[in-house]
Amino acid sequence: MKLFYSANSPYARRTRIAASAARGFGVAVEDIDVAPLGPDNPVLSKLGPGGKVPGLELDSGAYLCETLIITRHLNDCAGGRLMPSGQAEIDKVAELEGIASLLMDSLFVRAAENRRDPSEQSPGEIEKEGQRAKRCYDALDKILSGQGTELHLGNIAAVAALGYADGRHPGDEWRQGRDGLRAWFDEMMKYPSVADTTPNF
Ligand SMILES: N[C@@H](CCC(=O)N[C@@H](CS)C(=O)NCC(=O)O)C(=O)O
Repeated sequence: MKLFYSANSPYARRTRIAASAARGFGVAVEDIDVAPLGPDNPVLSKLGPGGKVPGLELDSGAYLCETLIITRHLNDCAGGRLMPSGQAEIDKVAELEGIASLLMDSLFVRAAENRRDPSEQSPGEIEKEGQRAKRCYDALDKILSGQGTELHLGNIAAVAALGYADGRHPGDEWRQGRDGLRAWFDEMMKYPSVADTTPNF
């Protein structure tokens, strides 16, 4: 399989960390950097209509887009070992993964809004997404404080979303008043696949 990514994409980061974990279970997946992104990207434009990273080309020739679909596929290839065992545990990790996905989407939308010319920005949208991010940080703090740092899809999604917040929204100061989440994040950063994929904005 081939995983197409760009180094600063927080979505691609999730799939790269998951791919690295899957390789540990014998899954063959090659990472391919296709930056710079854009409608005329010579690799992505041939693979599918979306033109976004991440993308995963399967040995069958099928081309998967969307982070959640790609990470689920990598988990299948790894025999389910990117998720815990036991339905109750799986459900908890899926709940975490959903919240972290929402957070990443929210941060992404707000970053795009911030990049617009001030005359085109929507202060209401920026405020709404800022509040959503705050609720998600609080939820992650509650869920992850004192928890383990296994490399499962929920933890991977959460560390990538928080890392993206560091890069694009340092003013959120998500660590402030959330010591448990900070300690959890610092532990996660000890994985080479997490540290080595930190975006460099
Ligand atoms: N919903 C997609 C979002 C992926 C996405 O927005 N990727 C961005 C990079 S972070 C991208 O490829 N942008 C290129 C473009 O918009 O042309 C997913 O979950 O994978």
